[in-house]
Amino acid sequence: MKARLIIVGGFLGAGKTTLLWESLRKLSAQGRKTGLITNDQAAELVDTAFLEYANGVVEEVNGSCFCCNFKGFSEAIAEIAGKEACELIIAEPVGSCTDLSATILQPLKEKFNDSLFIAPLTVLVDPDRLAAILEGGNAGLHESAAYILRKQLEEADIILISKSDLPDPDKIEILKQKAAVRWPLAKVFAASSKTGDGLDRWLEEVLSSTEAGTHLADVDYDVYAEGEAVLGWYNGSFQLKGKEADWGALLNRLAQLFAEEFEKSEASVGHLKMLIQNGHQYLMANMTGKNNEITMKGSLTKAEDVKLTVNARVQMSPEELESVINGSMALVCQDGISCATIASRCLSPGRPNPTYRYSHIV
Ligand SMILES: Nc1nc2c(ncn2[C@@H]2O[C@H](COP(=O)(O)OP(=O)(O)OP(=O)(O)O)[C@@H](O)[C@H]2O)c(=O)[nH]1
Ligand SMILES: [Mg+2]
Repeated sequence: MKARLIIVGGFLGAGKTTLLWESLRKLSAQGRKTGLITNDQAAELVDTAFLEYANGVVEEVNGSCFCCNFKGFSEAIAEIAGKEACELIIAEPVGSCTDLSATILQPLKEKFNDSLFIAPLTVLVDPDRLAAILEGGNAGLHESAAYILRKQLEEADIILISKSDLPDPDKIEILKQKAAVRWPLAKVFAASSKTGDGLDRWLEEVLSSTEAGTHLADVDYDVYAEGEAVLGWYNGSFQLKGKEADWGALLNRLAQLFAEEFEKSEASVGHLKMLIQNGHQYLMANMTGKNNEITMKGSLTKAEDVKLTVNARVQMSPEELESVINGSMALVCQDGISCATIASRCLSPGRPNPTYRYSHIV
């Protein structure tokens, strides 16, 4: 059986993982066996742990992005398509990655033509960030990070405006029209993973088309590298214990403490996510750049012992970020709550060094 690979890129916080979750839910309900691939610079990824609750097959490629670890990505595809016999694979690259058409789509088309249908490259974009970019702004990002966002849009086969439930419908229509004019090589759709609007239309397209990697973006790797390096990257996990602990309140307080610290340092937030797990139950908190607004989902009944995973991508040095996280953890882990670090990694991504970089369309 020839499996279909659907790659969903887009900047940090655009809504990729939520889209993967909803797509998996829809496709599983139709009886279509679907596997997911997540990706990060380091282990202890909230997205992977969260997506495992969707009861699908999830593979994680960590330590490097798909483009710099094409072998790891290929092995994950083989595992899902071969061993797990999935007919569909949806992969989420790191949100600060671009040049995927040259480094992923073209080599895939050349090397996996016999075993995979490659769907068009979808780039998800938050409507507010898209509006800012269309007006010539930087969407609250460092200039070089905004460059990455623009290059993602430039190389997309499909631009999918996410979170279409947030602005009013007229605004979404205008954004669609403006995006189609600005990036004429892409098909433009809009969808909401929250309400489900537009998801079927997008799925119909990626489940039928193989017009993948139809064009390349001209990416300056010096600017790209700077855009990635301005972000501090933190992945860590902790074992928390507390007899009468209210984990929802703890998560909320932790998120508030982080938000205060980031605001004090005027550090733009790419994404902050935290997941508290106890067996089959979870609580997740998300904060994206927009006003550092915090959203929570999931539920957790009384549990004495939980695992907390924290992922943050914030415009500050890794050392500062680690100190904010450790300081805030110390503040919430008082009054009968004990905390042991399981793992932690803080870094600033190195210069992208892709395994392949094609200068022609396959
Ligand atoms: N209102 C609304 N919020 C959404 C929608 N999709 C995602 N979100 C929220 O946007 C935030 C980021 O969502 P994610 O799915 O984690 O985004 P991502 O692109 O995977 O982020 P990274 O993995 O950090 O690059 C979360 O708070 C989501 O709940 C949507 O359709 N509507
Ligand atoms: Mg994600």
